[in-house]
Amino acid sequence: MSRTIVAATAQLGPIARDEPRSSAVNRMIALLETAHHRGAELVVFPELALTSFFPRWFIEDEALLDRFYETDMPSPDTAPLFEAARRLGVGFYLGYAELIREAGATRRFNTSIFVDQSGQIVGKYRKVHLPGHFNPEEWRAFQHLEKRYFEHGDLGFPVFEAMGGTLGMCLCNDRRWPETFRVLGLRGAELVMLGYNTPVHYPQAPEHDHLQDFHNHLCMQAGAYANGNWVIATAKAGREEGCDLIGGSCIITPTGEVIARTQGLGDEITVAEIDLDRCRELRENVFNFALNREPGDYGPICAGAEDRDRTRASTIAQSRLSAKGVTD
Ligand code: CDT
Repeated sequence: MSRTIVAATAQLGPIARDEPRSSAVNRMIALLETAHHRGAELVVFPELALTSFFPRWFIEDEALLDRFYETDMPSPDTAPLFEAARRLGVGFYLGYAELIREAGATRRFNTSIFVDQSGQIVGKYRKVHLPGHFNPEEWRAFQHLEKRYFEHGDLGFPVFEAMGGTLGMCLCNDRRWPETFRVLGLRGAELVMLGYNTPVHYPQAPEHDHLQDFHNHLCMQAGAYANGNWVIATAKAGREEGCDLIGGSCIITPTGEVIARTQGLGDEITVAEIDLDRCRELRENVFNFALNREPGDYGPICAGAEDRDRTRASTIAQSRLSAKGVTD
């Protein structure tokens, strides 16, 4: 039986701060229909695809902040996307901000789901690598407050069976970490789907701004090749509320080649056939994990959690002090 899927990356252009969910959902339905007409059975949307990338703003009013999160999935706003996918028989990946109330506490995650061709949620992931900072830092041209607005994802890197294969997900900054792809690879992921919001300007090292597109593809091509899996990666792109976001949404083979790539910075589809059996070209040869990995020599990769916790606590304390210095 063929395990070839026609897949699409469904890039979104900017979403305005006050753009209603219904507008983002209608744009995604239009992309889903275009992808379907081009034969796609699987579509990947960006990270935080329902709203503007709100971690760029310091929002003190919790009620205002909560408006960027979903408490139900699907909700009355997002149900039309689920219905369109079911009607067209297309599975999709969607990134969104998730708010849950658990044991009297509010918990917030940067989340992605995979919805299968029958409209059922069959996979869920909560972002592990949260970039940016915890307190507002006025020296930046824009904020990146993911560490403030989201908890560390508590699901690890799960894989799930759908569309005839073993699929995995991650979100944006996760793609820069080889560990993300390796853990998914060890669990047998044949396709890794991810969405991203990546500013062109990197405030801590602006001399790297011209490398953003290069680094985007570099880490994903390496992740695909070193684990022998397909990657479908989708940007939210363009000038969003004054902040330029890279595009370059793409489909990458298990040999690390970009075989489809968006051309612009707006709403755009690009489609490719992905044969899941091609993963074997790598997994049965150079990256035959059982035969060729040397886990006995990789100890430090799994050590260091205590150091990290100490560093994180002191960085947050330090940034609280300097934030005070700025505002006092
Ligand atoms: N959304 C996200 O994770 N963006 C980061 C921006 C750079 S770190 C401040 C990324 O890794 O692309």
